[in-house]
Amino acid sequence: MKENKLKFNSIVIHGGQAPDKAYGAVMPPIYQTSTYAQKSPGEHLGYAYSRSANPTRSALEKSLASIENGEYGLAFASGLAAIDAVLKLLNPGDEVIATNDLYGGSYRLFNRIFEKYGLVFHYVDMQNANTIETLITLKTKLIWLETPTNPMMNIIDIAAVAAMTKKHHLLLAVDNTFASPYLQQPLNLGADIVMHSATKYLGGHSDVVLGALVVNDIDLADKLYFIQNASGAVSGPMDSFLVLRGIKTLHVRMQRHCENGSIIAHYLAEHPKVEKVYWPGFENHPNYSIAKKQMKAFGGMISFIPKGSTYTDAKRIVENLNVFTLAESLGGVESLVGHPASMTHASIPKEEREKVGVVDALIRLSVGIEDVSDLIADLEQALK
Ligand code: P1T
Repeated sequence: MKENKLKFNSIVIHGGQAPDKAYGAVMPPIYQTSTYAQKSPGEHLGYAYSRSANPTRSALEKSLASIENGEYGLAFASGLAAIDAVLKLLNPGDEVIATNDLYGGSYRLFNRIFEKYGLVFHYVDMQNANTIETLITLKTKLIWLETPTNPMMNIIDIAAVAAMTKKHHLLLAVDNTFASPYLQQPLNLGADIVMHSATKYLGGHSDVVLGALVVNDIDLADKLYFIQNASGAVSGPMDSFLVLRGIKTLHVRMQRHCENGSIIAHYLAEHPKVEKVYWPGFENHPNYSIAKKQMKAFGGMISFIPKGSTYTDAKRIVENLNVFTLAESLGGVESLVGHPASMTHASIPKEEREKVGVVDALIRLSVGIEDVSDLIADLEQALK
């Protein structure tokens, strides 16, 4: 199959995939094995031990690389395990500049685990790429960004940041979880590493926790592969299979997430009981022009603040939604609602999170692919 000739909607289905060699199975079998018979010491069929490599994981890793238009994919036990592997590229004393609005678990990993081992983190609003430059020192090694950011939906200009990291010889890693490669492909915009919580849109069905990295540079891939094998936080065969299956419908799911997201964002913006809506598809969103330039559409993630702007107002709404399930996570076929301050971002100190807008009244929606009229009706009754 000449994959490089295929369009994205075909790559999600065929990218890096070939019928299984043993019996021609169209989907890669779940190779639920820890080890592989060897004819003589070191003489095997390409697989020796499943931490180092497993055929189902390899199939997923090839798919991950192809959907991000990269060369090398690596699958991990979770999104955080993938981020953990990237940080292990660094040495004590090295500095990282990260988005000031990012997933609470990433912040916790940076501050509570890696700071202990001597890494230094700076958090900055990256909506203006120039603000990053003021923090660069000789010790800066990595720029970590999310776009759209979780949960404020700020958009960061990946190409502008990449131009700056190239100038200073820094690594640029982009957490592409919220957008998915359907909406943007950071490697094409100059990033060195793209990371996913594949638990979200790539898996797409809220039935698996998995993380991914994709890179183009072989030396970087080798270093990450060494860390993946040496630290051992690999994805299991069943989980790898589930994400591979999810990826095959990514394009059709994303199309509907975006359609429903747009309808709901506009509905909320017009609603008298809603104070403020955060969604990058509004023309008055501060980063609308960048979103339009770097994303194919604007996604199904929306945050909003109800009128009254208190925790009680937010609590009443999230408790009264029925079709939207109150739960952590996002990106599955079903609509979810979250309360970032007490759930996904609870590990960030209140003063820090409020500085970027994660106030107690903020509600986050992951708009699913249900019939949009049912979602609107659910929001309508809860807002009442
Ligand atoms: O949960 P895990 O697969 O380990 O991925 C962590 C992660 C990394 N990056 C982003 C942008 C994320 O949103 C997440 C996980 N986020 C949630 C669970 C959430 O509800 O926001």
